[in-house]
Amino acid sequence: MLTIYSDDHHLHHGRCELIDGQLLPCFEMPSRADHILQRVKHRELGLVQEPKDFGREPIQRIHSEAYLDFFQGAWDRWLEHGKDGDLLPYTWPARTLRAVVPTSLHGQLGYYSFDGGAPITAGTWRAAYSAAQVALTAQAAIQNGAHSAFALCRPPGHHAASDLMGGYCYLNNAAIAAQAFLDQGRNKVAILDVDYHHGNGTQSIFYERNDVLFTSIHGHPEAEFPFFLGYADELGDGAGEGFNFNYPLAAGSGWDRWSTALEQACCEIEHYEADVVVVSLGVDTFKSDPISQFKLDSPDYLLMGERIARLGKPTLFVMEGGYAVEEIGVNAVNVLEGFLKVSKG
Ligand code: Q9C
Ligand code: ZN
Repeated sequence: MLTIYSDDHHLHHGRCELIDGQLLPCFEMPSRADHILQRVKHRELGLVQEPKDFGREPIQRIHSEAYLDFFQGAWDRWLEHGKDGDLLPYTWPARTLRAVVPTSLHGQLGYYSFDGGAPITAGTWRAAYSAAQVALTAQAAIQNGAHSAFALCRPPGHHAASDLMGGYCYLNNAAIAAQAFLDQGRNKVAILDVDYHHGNGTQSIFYERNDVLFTSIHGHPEAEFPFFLGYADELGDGAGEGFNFNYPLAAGSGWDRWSTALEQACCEIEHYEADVVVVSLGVDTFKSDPISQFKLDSPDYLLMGERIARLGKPTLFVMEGGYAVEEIGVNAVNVLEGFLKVSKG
């Protein structure tokens, strides 16, 4: 399987995040992608290539121009304020407030974000832009005939909505790739989001559309981030009604419960008759993930890949979360190796 990877992800390294009342070093750190790349090479998964540059246009198919302009320019505005620490929002247009676009940097930062988990640093735009190009380059490989490809994206993307950053995410790499498939002639894309957290950004982007089926298995939002989306009764709206499926699971869920949900999601994808599958590949479902509550073990990821392969569809894997850094490479690449075992056999 071809892997697309760019060293540019090192340009994004947030200092601290607020979690459980403590300022801790960001869990979403550069060594995550380094460990995955190392494992890809160690297991001889296949070629590793740099991304091509498709420009801002395919990103604008998903994200608003105003949001992209804000994100691209935010760091320089922060420097003009004479600051050089991470840029983090602290006020959001919640209920009773107005969702106007203020003129100030922090006002706009609150407008274009939904939590304080996505710091902007000097290199965040370039890293996120490159991650989107990584996804687009892997997408192009499948469009050109590959059966599968791995977009080793960092920072992750599935929490980012059309004009919102949050949850460590800025640009929705999986959504950008899904839209590129449609723009290049595919008719139906299925997204399978296996990250521990609900892919609220991806769901919101495609919620009223029937050309992208969104399925997600995640920690129940009653108890888990992002809290305000990802419930089982969210089935899509308008033309998108019946094209959104959430499988929220209780804390402590292991492979038994998780794989039952996977089976249901796969049934929906089969019924949809998707042309291509995009997997939002988070491995924060791992038993010793520091911020998550599921109990998957490393061999389970092989089984996950095998089941995905039995869908029999061209499949693009897009890296999302996973914070047990020492094991992230084994777990992520196990999904890909499980996939290859079936799709080659
Ligand atoms: N500082 C992904 O796995 N945790 N994102 C809340 C805020 C946010 C996870 C703590 C978890 C986001 C891509
Ligand atoms: Zn996650």
